[in-house]
Amino acid sequence: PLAAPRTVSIIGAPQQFGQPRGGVENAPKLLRQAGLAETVANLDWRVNDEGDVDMQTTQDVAGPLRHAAQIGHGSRKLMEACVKAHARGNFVLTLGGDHSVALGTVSAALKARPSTKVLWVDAHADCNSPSTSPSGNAHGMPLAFLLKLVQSSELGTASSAFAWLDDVRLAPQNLAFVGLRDVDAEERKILLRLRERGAFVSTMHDVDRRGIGHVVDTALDHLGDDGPLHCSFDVDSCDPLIAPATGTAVRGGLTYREAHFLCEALAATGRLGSLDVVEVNSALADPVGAKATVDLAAGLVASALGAVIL
Ligand code: 5AB
Ligand code: MN
Ligand code: MN
Ligand code: MN
Repeated sequence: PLAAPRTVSIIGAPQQFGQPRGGVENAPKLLRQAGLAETVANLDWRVNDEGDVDMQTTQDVAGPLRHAAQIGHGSRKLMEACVKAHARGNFVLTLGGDHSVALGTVSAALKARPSTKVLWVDAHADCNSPSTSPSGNAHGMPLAFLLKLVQSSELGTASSAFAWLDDVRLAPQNLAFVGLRDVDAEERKILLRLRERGAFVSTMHDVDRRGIGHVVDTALDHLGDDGPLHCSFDVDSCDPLIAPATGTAVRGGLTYREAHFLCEALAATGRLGSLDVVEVNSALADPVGAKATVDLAAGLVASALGAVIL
């Protein structure tokens, strides 16, 4: 296993262009205000808050991927910030923003440590290409880019904004899904192909049948016992009863303990090197629900960083 990194780099990624609902860009600020840095510092980590990456840079170009240039250029900046933090040997904690931020975070983890394995915790599969996406929203596409399922012809004039991704490739056998329950018809076909090519694909049905312990153990077994782990945690993996403040809520998600168990199990591997927490949007719930969602996200980070491992 990796020597456990002792410093956490916190990187804010207030990206909102990957989806249409305002508010998701405020999550890094709200998570900081909830005391995330203090919580982590109390767990025997040094904390290096790197501030926010500026996601508001370029002009839009029209095409099947909405805000393609913003997404491409913003993600590259986030990738560079994450690569720097990895290079210092730090644990890289990225606070989204919408889930398009995984373009930057996962590519950085792969560039820094090519043997990285990815655990995708989400109600959704996020593997649409611009041509299969029912919405054109980039937060439903990051895995398609990372798995090299997107043709540059699908991006038209925006393809140059994604050229920096050319040398990034996530192999399907290095990817595991947990929490799936809302998959588009085209995505279902993509998932079945990914499974044939070696991805671990599980749904909430598997959590119901086998329990979270079995699902997480099987996912981690599948990813093998070498290389660092990156977890991309979409809060909509959790049930809307505990995480109502998110843009694409789907009933029937992970319970409070199932979500924490997953994060604790990651901590227990000693191999978690980077974590994204994405899709918290406090504008989409009442104040009580918004606070519950922010506090849940902060608590899950603490669990992933070893709060409950004795
Ligand atoms: B999220 C949908 N599949 O592509 C699409 O929240 C939803 O990052 C994507 O998981 C949800 O627009 C993206 C219908
Ligand atoms: Mn997602
Ligand atoms: Mn989702
Ligand atoms: Mn969402």
